[in-house]
Amino acid sequence: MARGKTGKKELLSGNAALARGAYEAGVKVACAYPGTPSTEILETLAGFPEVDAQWSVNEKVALEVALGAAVGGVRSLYASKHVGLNVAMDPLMTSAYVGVSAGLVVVVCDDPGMHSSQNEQDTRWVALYGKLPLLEPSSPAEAHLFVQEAYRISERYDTPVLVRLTTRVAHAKEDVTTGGRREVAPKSFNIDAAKYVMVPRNGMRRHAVLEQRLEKLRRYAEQTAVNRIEEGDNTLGIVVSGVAYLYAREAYPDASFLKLGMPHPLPERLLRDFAGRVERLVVIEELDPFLEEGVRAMGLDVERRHVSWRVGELRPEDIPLIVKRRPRPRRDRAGARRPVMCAGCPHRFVFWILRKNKVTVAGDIGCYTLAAAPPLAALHTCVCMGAGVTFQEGLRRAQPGERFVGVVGDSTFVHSGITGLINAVYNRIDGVILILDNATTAMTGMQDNPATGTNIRGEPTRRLDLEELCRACGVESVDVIDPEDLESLEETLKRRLDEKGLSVIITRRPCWQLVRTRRPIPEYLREKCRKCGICLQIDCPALSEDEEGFIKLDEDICVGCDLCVKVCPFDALVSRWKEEAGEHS
Ligand SMILES: Cc1ncc(C[n+]2csc(CCOP(=O)(O)OP(=O)(O)O)c2C)c(N)n1
Repeated sequence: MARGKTGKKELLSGNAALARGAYEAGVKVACAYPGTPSTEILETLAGFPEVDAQWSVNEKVALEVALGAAVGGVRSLYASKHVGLNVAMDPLMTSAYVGVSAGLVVVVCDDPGMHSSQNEQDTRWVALYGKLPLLEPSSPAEAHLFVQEAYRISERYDTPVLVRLTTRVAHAKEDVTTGGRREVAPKSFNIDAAKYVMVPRNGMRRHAVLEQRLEKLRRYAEQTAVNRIEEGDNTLGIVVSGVAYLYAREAYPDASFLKLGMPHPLPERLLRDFAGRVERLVVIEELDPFLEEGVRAMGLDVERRHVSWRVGELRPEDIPLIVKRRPRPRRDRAGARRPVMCAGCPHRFVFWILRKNKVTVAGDIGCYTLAAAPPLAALHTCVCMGAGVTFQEGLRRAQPGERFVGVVGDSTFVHSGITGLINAVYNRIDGVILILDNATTAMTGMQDNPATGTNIRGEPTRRLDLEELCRACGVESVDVIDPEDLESLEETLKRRLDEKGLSVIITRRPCWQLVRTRRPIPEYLREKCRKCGICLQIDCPALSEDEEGFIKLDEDICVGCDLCVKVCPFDALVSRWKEEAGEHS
C-alpha cells in the first residue's frame, strides 16, 4: 500500500530525488560513507524515520551491511562516490553470485572533471566486469523513477542493481513528482548454503546462474521503457545515456536518438534496429568509450570519437565538436579560485611545524590534502584513503634513515588507516603517524564518524577512543596535542622522530567550521614589518601582499587563530587575545 501524499511536485536535486524514489520504493536499510558527489543521498534518507540509515565506517562495510540486509529480507541501498565503490569491490564482485532476496540498489556517483576527487574513473566498466545490470538516469526526475525500477529488476532477477549518477545529475535540480511510500513486507531469511556460502563448489554453480541471469537481463534490456528510440531526422543517429542525452538533445533537437537508460547489458536488437534506420551512427558519452566499444563489438559501423574526449567533463557546447569528430580543444582553468584550508583551520598549525622541521609527509585525503599546494607545500604524497599510514611505511622501507611521517584525518583513519597502522606495528616499522582529529569529516561537508560520538541523525552513540584504539593496535607512544600549542607539537614531533619505534601523535582541535568562534584578530604593525613574507607561507586566505610588499589582513576572513602572529619573526603581527580576552583560550 502506498502511503503519504502523491502527485506532489518538489524541486529536488538528483541525489535527493534518488533518495526520495528509494524511500517510496520502501527501502528499509541504507548505508554509505560520505563522498562528493554522492553524500546527500544518505543525508536525505536519514530524514525519513522509516529508513534505518547509517554512515558506515567505510564503503566495504556499507555494502556488506546493505547486502546482508537485502539477503535478510528488506529492500536496501548503498551509496558512494566512484572511488568509494573501489573500496567495496570485494563484496560487490561476489554479490553478483550470491544475489539478493529483497532488492539491493548500489548507487555510485562518478565525478567527471574531478571537481572533488582523486581520479576520473568511469564506473560503467564495473557493471561489465561485475556482471551487474546498470541504470543511468539523465536527470533528477529520472533518478527518482529509475531507482524504483532498479528495485523491481533487483527482485525479479535476484541481483544487486547499479545506478550511476554523475556530478551534473546528482547536483542539478528539477521538479520531481513525488509519491507515497510503498511498504514492502520483509521476506524471511531462508538458510540456503548453496546460494549464500560462496565456497568454490557453490561459487562455480552460482557463476553459471549469473551467466544465465545476464542473458535474461539482455532480453529485459530489449523491451524495457528505460531504453527507447526517439525517431527524428535519420541522417544523424545518436546513441546516448546519462546527462549527455540532455546536451545532445539540445544541440541536435531534430536528430534520431537511442536513449539508453540501461547501458549494461546492452540491447543488441534495439541497437541493430536503430543503426539500420540512420545514415550516421554516433555515440555521445562522457569519459571512456564504453557504449562505443559495446556497439562496435556488435559489428555496427559506429563513428570513432577522438581519444581526447576521454578526459574531462562534457559540456553542452562540446557536442557539435564530437559530432564533427574534432579533438577536444585545450582548456585552461584560469580564473578558478584555488582551494585552500579555511582561515582558523587547525590543520594549518600542524603543517607549519612539519614544514619548519623539513619532514617529508606521506599524506592522505581530507581537507589536509590542501597543504600540498605552494606556498605551504608540506604534504608530499596522496593516492587514496588510508595511504597516509601505509605510504609512510613504504617510503621508510625504501629510504631507511630518512624522516618520513604519515598524516591522516580522523574519519580517514577509521575508514582505512587502522589496518595500515596494525600492519606497521606487526611488521615492525619505525615512524610517526599524525592523526589530525578535527572531530568531523570536514572535506565532504561535516559528517559525523565513529570518533565523533554522534550518528547520522545527530544522536549520541558510543565514541571511538582513538588513543585507546592506537594502543590496542600495539602503538607504544600515543600523544594527544592541541595543534595550536605549537611548542608542544614541535617538541613532541622532534622527540618522536628521534626515537626508535612507531608512535602516533593525535592533534586534537575541532574544525573551525564546527565551532565558528571568532577571536580578536591580530594587529598589524606596518612599521615593524620587514616584508620577509614568512607569514604568507602559511597559506592563510586572510593574508595577502599589497603592491609595496606589505601585508594585507582581510578582516572579514580572519578569525583570529594567531598562527601568523606566531610565525612572524619581527613582531609585526601582534595578538589581541590577551588584552581583550584576558588570556589565550
Ligand atoms: C574511497 C573514498 N571514499 C570517500 C572519499 C571522499 N572523501 C574525501 S576526504 C574524506 C574524509 C575526510 O575526513 P577526515 O579524514 O576526517 O579529514 P578532514 O577533511 O576532516 O580534515 C572523504 C570521505 C574519497 N576520496 N575516497
